[in-house]
Order: sequence, then structure tokens, then C-alpha cells
Amino acid sequence: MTGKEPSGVAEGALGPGEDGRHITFCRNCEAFCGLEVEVKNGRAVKILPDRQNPGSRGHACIKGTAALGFVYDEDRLTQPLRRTGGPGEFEPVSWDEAMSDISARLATIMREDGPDAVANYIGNPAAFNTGLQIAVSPFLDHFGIWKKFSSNTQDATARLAASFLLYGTAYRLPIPDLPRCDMLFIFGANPLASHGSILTAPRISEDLDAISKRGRIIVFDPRRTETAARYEHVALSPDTDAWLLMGIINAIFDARLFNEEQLLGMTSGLSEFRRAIAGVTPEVAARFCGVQAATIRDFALAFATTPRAAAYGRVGLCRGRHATLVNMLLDALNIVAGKFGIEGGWVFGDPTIDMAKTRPSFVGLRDTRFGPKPCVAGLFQFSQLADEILEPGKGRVRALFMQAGNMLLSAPGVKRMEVALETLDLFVASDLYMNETNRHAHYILPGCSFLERQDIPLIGLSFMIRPTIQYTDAVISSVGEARNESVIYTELAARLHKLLTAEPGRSLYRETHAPRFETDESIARMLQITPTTVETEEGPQLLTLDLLKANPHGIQVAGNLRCVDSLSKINHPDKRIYLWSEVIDQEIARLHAAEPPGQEELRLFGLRRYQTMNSWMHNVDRLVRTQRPILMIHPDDAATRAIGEGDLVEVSSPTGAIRVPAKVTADVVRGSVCYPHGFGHNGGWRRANAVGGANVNKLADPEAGDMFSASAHLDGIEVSVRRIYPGLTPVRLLAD
Ligand SMILES: Nc1nc2c(c(=O)[nH]1)N[C@H]1C(S)=C(S)[C@@H](COP(=O)(O)OP(=O)(O)OC[C@H]3O[C@@H](n4cnc5c(=O)[nH]c(N)nc54)[C@H](O)[C@@H]3O)O[C@H]1N2
Ligand SMILES: Nc1nc2c(c(=O)[nH]1)N[C@H]1C(S)=C(S)[C@@H](COP(=O)(O)OP(=O)(O)OC[C@H]3O[C@@H](n4cnc5c(=O)[nH]c(N)nc54)[C@H](O)[C@@H]3O)O[C@H]1N2
Ligand code: SF4
Ligand SMILES: [Mo]
Repeated sequence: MTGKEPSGVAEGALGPGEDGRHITFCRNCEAFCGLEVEVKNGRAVKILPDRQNPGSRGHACIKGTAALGFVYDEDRLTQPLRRTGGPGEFEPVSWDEAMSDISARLATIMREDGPDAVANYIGNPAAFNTGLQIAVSPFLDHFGIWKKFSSNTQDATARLAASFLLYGTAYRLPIPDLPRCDMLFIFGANPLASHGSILTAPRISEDLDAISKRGRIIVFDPRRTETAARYEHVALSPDTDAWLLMGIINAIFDARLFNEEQLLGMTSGLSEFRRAIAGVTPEVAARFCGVQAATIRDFALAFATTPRAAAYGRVGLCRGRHATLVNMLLDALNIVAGKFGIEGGWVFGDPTIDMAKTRPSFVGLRDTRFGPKPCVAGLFQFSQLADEILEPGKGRVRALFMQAGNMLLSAPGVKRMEVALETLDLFVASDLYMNETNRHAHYILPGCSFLERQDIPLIGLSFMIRPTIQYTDAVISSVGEARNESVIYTELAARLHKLLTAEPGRSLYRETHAPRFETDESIARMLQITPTTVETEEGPQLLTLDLLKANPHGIQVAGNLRCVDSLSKINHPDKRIYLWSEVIDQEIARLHAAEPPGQEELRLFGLRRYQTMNSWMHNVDRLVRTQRPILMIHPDDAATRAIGEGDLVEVSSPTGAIRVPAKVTADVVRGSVCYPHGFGHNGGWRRANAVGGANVNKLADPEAGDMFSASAHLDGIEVSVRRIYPGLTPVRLLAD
């Protein structure tokens, strides 16, 4: 059985597993770099960058070219596993046995308690998996399953919520027009490591270098990151961006560096917004964020007087206690300074397939059995999942599905979640590996790696600075018995449908057909949402699936973004940007009321490395052998705690403690410490387990996230740090 769905193969193109050079693209991150894969005897043997890809033009990073390390990893799951004992104890079973038992148990639960008894968690790699995207959410919707959770609440729901308030839709997220911008402010992003997020720019370091050559790039970050080191760095305390942004915006207002008439023409709520932030002068901001008032005024002047400038922010702005406010303020800076919707400014992308037109984007409170709870585009706060499973009563969650996720390493509330997972009647995960989370599942189903599936860069389409689109067929047949989620959920839907309709009188389920999920069909349909004409050698042609298949390197849809269209993409009925909404007043009041960190406390924040990806890819020796999870601490903070380089220290918060080695470095701002997430492995990935490190999310309080956006609080956590013993044997110290 192959995980790939049947598809027509364009003339001359190679089918899955055929020997030769296949043209495809990487689906590890949002850059979607073009790749060329050599296949011999049905096996992929080499991955190189594709020079003819119009977007990446021969760029690919080591995570893309080393992908065979996980595709053919001996620890990879290649057949369904069924739990036989404690966590991590499994036996292989056939697909038929697995699907028949899963559907029978799910049908029983749904018959007894309805869809309220089922929940789902989607992890980050799902974002790059078209088959999974077209199957899982529609599957859940079809069966009325609405308790949805995702890694999105750890990285993006604050951004979605801000867009909903400002522009009337959670699915329009502005991006900086890098190719034409002369000044770029970067808040809480490290594109030289992450390769860009909510921003698809496969050659991003070139784009950034070009901006810096034309003008300036200023990076506001508590750590001197790779990006900060290459351009100008402004160190600020974690989770204080709201103060800084209000300081800059007020400096722009005070110095009248804005065009009031233009602003009144495109926004509503300007005076309320000015009133709401008025108290936070650069002097007030400076007290909280650690950036001097004069410097804040200089930034305001430089930004407002550079005609083509943009302020971009990413996950460092999405994980604080006031993440919705911060994201709104980031946009407000762009809008007030006249950078919204202009060439070289802060603009909406030109998605070749405009999913914003089809998806519901409600953000607000939704009724749950615990009362009204924040819900962002269908997603609930992560901590609610443990409550749903553990709290008795009608509507208790008994079954959980999870695709491409590892929540015990990536989300807060680790201990409680671990208990919750073990109380489930049915927990089914699909993954490439047995990880720290799915080792608690009843079934782990082997998913396909990106070389084994058809795809388009679906989420990238909205955020491309130079719009391109590409289709890839599977390069190889499925490894072992791996299956695409589209295949898995089509089969599960068919079986469940049959079981639920077998006793019609007793079921709420009244559908007449089971849904079927097929990637090519879905792509063809999606291409009709916003019909697009592209230039080809034969002249202009309508973009169809056949045309995509005939152009395996990808198609350049447009040279640049149509920035002027941004205003027309606003979804509020009056087409205005709502600069002010009640949330702003509430959050500023909450910000003022917040207790400052205690004298002894430090603020913990995270980092990502170029060579690894969240909690996975740690099983590929080539990627992980240089990785040393260590706690970075400023020399002054180390000195007051008698902490030296390599010492083992304990980092604790009210929710937990970890023991990790320390690195004393002025790269982190005074008063803070930095440690990567995604470590502390004990799954079925042996190399990853040997990397050591600790699960930093044990320190995160699941209840402490942003009130409006359901997002987790993972950056700026207050912790105590103390020395346990001196670092004599640094290698031993790597273990938790
Ligand atoms: N403290 C702290 N916590 C964080 C972060 C942080 O910066 N600091 N970052 C957060 C962010 S931004 C994110 S997105 C989350 C990530 O959180 P999650 O999405 O929950 O976890 P990942 O580490 O991405 O784990 C992905 C899993 O998917 C599997 N996988 C990979 N490819 C495929 C595939 O093609 N198919 C299937 N079926 N499975 C696949 C991997 O083997 C792995 O087990 O973590 C968040 N947690
Ligand atoms: N190599 C690699 N690439 C990745 C990933 C990976 O794990 N590895 N993960 C992918 C995922 S899931 C995502 S979401 C993207 C994320 O993409 P980015 O957001 O570009 O990635 P990060 O490196 O997490 O950058 C966040 C920055 O915010 C800073 N920061 C933390 N707290 C604060 C704060 O309070 N204020 C400010 N101003 N800055 C703060 C951190 O120091 C860090 O430098 O990257 C993606 N790409
Ligand atoms: S930058 Fe991202 S998309 Fe490009 S090769 Fe690396 S992991 Fe793959
Ligand atoms: Mo993420």
C-alpha cells in the first residue's frame, strides 16, 4: 500500500520511485526551497538544491539536504503500532487491524457521548502537508468534532487575533515587502536561523543584506541572535515590547511625524487609540523595556521619515502575556507611520490561492462546558485540553487524535497533560516517530515524509514576497507501510460512517456520504478560488493543476507584490482598519497592573537553531551533533549567583524545575536567561534521547497565556536560577 494517492503523471515526469532526478521542494519550513532528488533502484540517494526553482534559485539549507536522515531513519515508524503496556510499549499491527479497532472504539465513544467526547491536536509539520490539511479539519468538521487544539496557540494565534481586530479577518497577516524596503525593524524574529516565518522568502539572507546595504535593519531582541549580530541590535527585556512599541508610536505622534489626514481616511478609532496609549511616553517605556528614551525617539524619527520602511515581528511577539496587544501595536506602528499598504512597507501578500476567502475566521469567546472560552479561528487554549480530558461530567473528552505533534515537549502544562493522556479511552497519533507524546497513545500510525507525498506550498502562498507556486508529486513510494493522512482519514471516515449509520435511530449523525480526501482533486478545486493567469512561454495561461505539473520547478506568478491592494483586502464592512478596540484598553490596564519581576527573578525566553526543528530532527546525527542545549545567562546575573561557565544550575518556576548547564554570555540581556525548547527526549528516537537537555516547558504556566488569543505564555517566564554544582565534566552535564 502506498501513502500517495493515485495521480496523473505529466508527460516526461518521473513517477514515485522511478530512477532519475526528481524535481521537488522541501517541506520542513516556510521557505519551501526547491530540491533535486536523485533516485536509484527506487530509493532516494541524494538531495541537492534545485537551481531552476524560481524562488530559491539554488538555495537549500542542511535540514533540506539532510532529509534522507529522517526519511530512511532506522528509528522511523514504518508500520502501525498498538499499545501493549505502559507508555512506549507497542507491537506492530496491520493497517486493517488498527483501523478496524480505532473506528470501532471511536464509534462507540461517539454513540455514547457524541462528538463532544473527541478532541484533536495538529502539530507544526502539518502546516507543510497538503494531504493532512485537506483531510483532517474536514474530517473533524464532517463528524461535528469541534474541540480543536494546535501548535498555533504556541506561535501564531496572537497574530491571527490582532489581524481579526484590525482588519476584520484572522487570515490576513501582513508581511514586509522586503525587495523594496529601505528600513526594516525586526521584533522577536531570527530569520537567519528560522528562515522566515509568516514570511516566505527562500533567499531571505540575501534580501536582508540588500536592505541593509540600501538602508538599515534594526533587530529588537533580548538575545544577540545571528540576525541581530549581522545587522543592528537593540537589546530589550523579554515580554516588554508593548512598552517599547507604545513609546515609539507616541514619539511619532508627539513629533507629528504622521499624516493625520491620510490616517483618518483609512482607519477608525484613531483618537481612542491615541488616548489609550498616551501615558506611555518614551520615558515611561524606557523604564520597562530597558531601551533609552532618546534612542526610542531616534528610532521613531528614522522609521517615520524613511519612505519605504516596515516593522516585522514574529514568534517573540506571540508568546508573551500581552501577545494580542503587542501584535496590534506592531501593526499600529506601521499604520501610524504610513507604511501600511505601500511599496516597501507592511502589506498583505498576493496569495495565488486565497484561502482567506473560504475559511471562517471568528475570534472571540465560544461556549464550552467550562463557560465561554477564547477561541481563535476554531482553536482553543492548550491548557483547556487537559481540563477537557480530566474534568468529569457531560462532554468529557475520551478520545484524542493528534497529527505531527509533540505537545508534551512543545506546550505548557506538561505534568497534567501527561496524566490526562493516560486516562484517555482512545488516543491515536500519526507521526514519523514514536515521540515523547505519542508514546502515550493507543495507536501510532506511520505518516509519510515529504518525499512520499504530493504537495503545493499551501501556507506559503499568502506570505511570499515574490509570488511563486509549485506542485510536486511524491518522489519515492511510501517507506514501509507509511500512509498520507489523506489516505488515513479517508479510510477512517468511511469506516466510522458505516458504523454510525448502522444504527440510525440512536445517532445524531445523519450524513448520507462519507467524505473522501484526495490531494490532487483538492488542489485543482483550490486553484479555482482565485483564478490566476500566469505568463508562460506560450503566452498567458490560466493556472491549472496540469500547468503546474508541466512546470515541475515551479512557476513565478508575479515579480513583486501588488501592495496597493492591501486596503481592499480589509474585511471590516467599511474597509477601514480598526486601530482601536476594547481589547487595547483592557490589555493596557492589565499591563499597568502587572507586577514587575521580583529582584531575584530572571525572565526566561527561547531560541531556535539553524540545524534543528522544534522537537524533532534531533535523531539525524548530522544535524544534531553540534547541538548543546545550554542555559545562557548574562555575566552580571551569573556573578550575583556565583555561577560559572559549565556549572549545573537549577532553573525553577512555580510550575516546575529543570537542571541544565550554564553558559555565561553577554549575548543575552541582563535580567534574562535563554534556553531552547524541544529537548529532554525519551521517545523511540535513540539519537535524540542521547542529545540530553531538559524540557523547558515544564517551567511554563499553562494558565498564564494571553487572555484574548488563547496563546501560551512561553517567553518572558519568571524563573529563579541557582547553582547546583560546578561544571567539571561538561559532557556529563548535558543530561537533565
Ligand atoms: N518554550 C518554547 N516552546 C515552544 C516554542 C518555543 O520557541 N519555546 N516554539 C513553539 C512552536 S513555534 C511550535 S510550532 C511548537 C511545535 O510543537 P509541535 O507541533 O507540537 O511539535 P514539533 O516539535 O513540531 O513535533 C512535530 C512532530 O511531527 C512529526 N513529523 C514531522 N514531519 C511529519 C510528517 O510529515 N507527518 C507526520 N505525520 N508527522 C511528522 C515529528 O516526528 C514530530 O514528532 O512548539 C512550540 N513550543
Ligand atoms: N532552523 C529552524 N527553523 C525554524 C524552526 C526551528 O525550530 N528551527 N521553527 C519554525 C517555526 S515552528 C517557527 S514558528 C518559526 C519562528 O520563526 P522566528 O520567529 O524567526 O524564530 P525564532 O528564532 O524563535 O525567533 C524569535 C526571536 O524572538 C526573540 N524573543 C523572545 N522573546 C522575545 C520578546 O519578548 N520580545 C522580543 N522582541 N523578542 C523576543 C528570541 O530571542 C528569538 O530571537 O521558525 C520556523 N523555522
Ligand atoms: S530553509 Fe527550510 S525549506 Fe529551505 S531547505 Fe532549509 S528547511 Fe528546507
Ligand atoms: Mo512554530
